[in-house]
Amino acid sequence: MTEIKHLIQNNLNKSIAESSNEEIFEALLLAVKELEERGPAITGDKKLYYISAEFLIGKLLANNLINLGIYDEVKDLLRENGKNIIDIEEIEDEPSLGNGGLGRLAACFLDSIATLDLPGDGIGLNYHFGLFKQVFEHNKQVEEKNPWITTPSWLSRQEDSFQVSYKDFTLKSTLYDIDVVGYNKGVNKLHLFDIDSLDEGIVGEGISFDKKDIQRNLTLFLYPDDSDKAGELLRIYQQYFMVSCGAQYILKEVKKKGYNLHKLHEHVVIQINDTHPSMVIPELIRLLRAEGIEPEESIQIVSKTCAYTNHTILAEALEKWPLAYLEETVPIIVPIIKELAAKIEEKYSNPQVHIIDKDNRVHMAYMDIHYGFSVNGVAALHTEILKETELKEFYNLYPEKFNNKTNGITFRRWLLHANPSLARLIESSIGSEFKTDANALEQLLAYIDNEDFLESLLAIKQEKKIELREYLLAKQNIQINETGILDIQIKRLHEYKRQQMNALFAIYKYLEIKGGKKPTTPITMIFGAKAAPAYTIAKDIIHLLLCLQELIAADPEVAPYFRLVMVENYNVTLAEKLIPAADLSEQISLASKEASGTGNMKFMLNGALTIGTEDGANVEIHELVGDDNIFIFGASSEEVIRLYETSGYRAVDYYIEDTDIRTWIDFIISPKLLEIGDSEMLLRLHAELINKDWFMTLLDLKDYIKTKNEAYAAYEERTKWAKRMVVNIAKAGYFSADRTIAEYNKDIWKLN
Ligand code: 26Y
Repeated sequence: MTEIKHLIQNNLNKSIAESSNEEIFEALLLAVKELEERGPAITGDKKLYYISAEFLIGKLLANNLINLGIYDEVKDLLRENGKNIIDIEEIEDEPSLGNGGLGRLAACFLDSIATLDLPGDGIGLNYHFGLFKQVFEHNKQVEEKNPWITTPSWLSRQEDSFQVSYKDFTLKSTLYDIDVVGYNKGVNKLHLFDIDSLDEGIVGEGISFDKKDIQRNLTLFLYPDDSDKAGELLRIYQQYFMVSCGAQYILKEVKKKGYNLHKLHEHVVIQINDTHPSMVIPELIRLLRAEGIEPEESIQIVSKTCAYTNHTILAEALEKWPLAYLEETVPIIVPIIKELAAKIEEKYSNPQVHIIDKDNRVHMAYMDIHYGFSVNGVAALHTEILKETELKEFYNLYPEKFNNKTNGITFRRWLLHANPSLARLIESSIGSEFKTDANALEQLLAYIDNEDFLESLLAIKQEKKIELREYLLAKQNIQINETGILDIQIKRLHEYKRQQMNALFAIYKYLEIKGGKKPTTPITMIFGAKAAPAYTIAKDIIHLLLCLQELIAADPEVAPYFRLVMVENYNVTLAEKLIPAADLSEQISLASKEASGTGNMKFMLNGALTIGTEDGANVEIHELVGDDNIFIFGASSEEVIRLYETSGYRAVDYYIEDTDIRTWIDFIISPKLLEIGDSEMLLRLHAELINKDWFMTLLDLKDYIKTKNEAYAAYEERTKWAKRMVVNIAKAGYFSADRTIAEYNKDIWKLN
């Protein structure tokens, strides 16, 4: 009997054939955990700690089996006993410890760090209800709690416990670890801090709870509604808890290994994932001083230890905490923050680089840049914009700190697991090298004129569409058509990502079909997105999409040719089903605003073609695949930046001057939609698009419609389209997170 079979059987008190899927899942989970405990811990003289408010790890069973190299063995074993591994995978609840790209990136990075055999742990929080669960009621988003912790669980409780001091009370931490196993390699850890005093019972209707009861609420939710002061203070309490526990944990490990604290930076590197963990800088300084290190030296040590990744140029997403809020919550680090700020003010007179501004707000990113040794953007264009525009003054001070690390994704999850049929086709064509060296995918270019290969590729796409249709019908009672083009936009709901522009396309297409112009190939548009609970316009956009879904489905003149559906509670699990089935990948952010995007890479890898602006990593995708294999449209980032600088964009001008645009926008408040929807929401969105439209939807709308029609037409030439798919898959190797992590290690972390 093989090891895994033995372990599974040990955890079951009957045969596999007689056990329920739930029992098998639990037995497998325990078996995998045991194998991981036995696996070699990754060690080294220097260790990375990746601190992040989000780790959107997705379901772990299949991923861990793949990385342990026993997925097929387990699948066969289950099949022999009349069980389907896919059904067992379904049992697992997805941990909703993230929101979108930033959290999913952290998860892909942990996978690649372990796979490259680098010693590196994640540090975060164990939110019991994660990000909210999205349900639709009356075509609106409603938020519910999203429990995911079950018994047994991937979490293993540890002994480590730390005290975290706030102004009026102290909290005692507990720690849960999740094993991170690399592809056929060793094991790192994800450390998730928590409190025993948490009280899940305080959550009332939806996701409401007493935001002031910190000792009971601290780790209930990721991004609790921060539309009021209590919500913002809670975010500070969470952030400080995360970094204080993290810093104490790091120092404990360093001391245990007998390293000299004066040489901390030779043994530790801390990657600060966006500004949410920025307070680790003053906290680590405080802790080093408590260890007897001189004030100035403690600052020097920390500055050589911490590195910062920026994920956005949107001002509203760059955290600036009022000093008064910090004094009210975490006064213990306020003197250090003031000291760090004063040193900068002494050195540089330019107020644009000061950490504390004239309104007494602490710019967390500025603290990271001054007191970290590396600042990186997440795609080439993004890093250039940081250097030339957003963080120009800082780049002038510290050009040597700035560097680019174009994001990547783990191919274990997004190819081997999400699309095993495609992985098999690739392997039967070019061998298995691509599994450990993603650049080997380029060898697929040799198959571009191979008819059998192209046919197989199209057949796999078709198979994935059928699987998706069955899944959505079973899980969400959603009907989609597996024939025709599948056009998908899945990402956080944000105006800059311009789901509203895609909605206007749907309105245009609906009216065109009503006018008698029927598409030759059926069109299915799929959306998936959560809106932040307090983001009114984002919720209005979801409402519009759901109303359009209802309108179109109910119209017999249109429904046979065109469908729009919005999946509920979009998450990693759904992404794994949607992406392999997609033909067209929507990456339509306003140029300059999407730092990178990573969904774009997942779609490309699975043979979808991108329709997109020259933004984020789309620029690099475009360069790699060439003009013929991508659909690019819209204003350039330079044009957009200039329009902001000169206040040169006025949505209302487009509305007045262009009758088409006026027709589509006014359709939002047409009798048909008002009959289905909530007039307050639709009227508000209508007014917003005409009077504000901060992210310039109307600027690019017509070019978008034209380009998308071209893409739809191109889809009809199946062989030509299949060749474009080949180029996209073949060129996706660059976007392996293994490449990204190798670059982080070479330029920033310098482990091994
Ligand atoms: C301020 C706070 C509430 C906040 C919460 C979540 C701020 C930001 C975020 C999440 C940001 C995020 O997901 N950013 C995305 O990071 C990806 C990984 O680098 C990028 O690919 C993507 O372009 C960027 O939007």
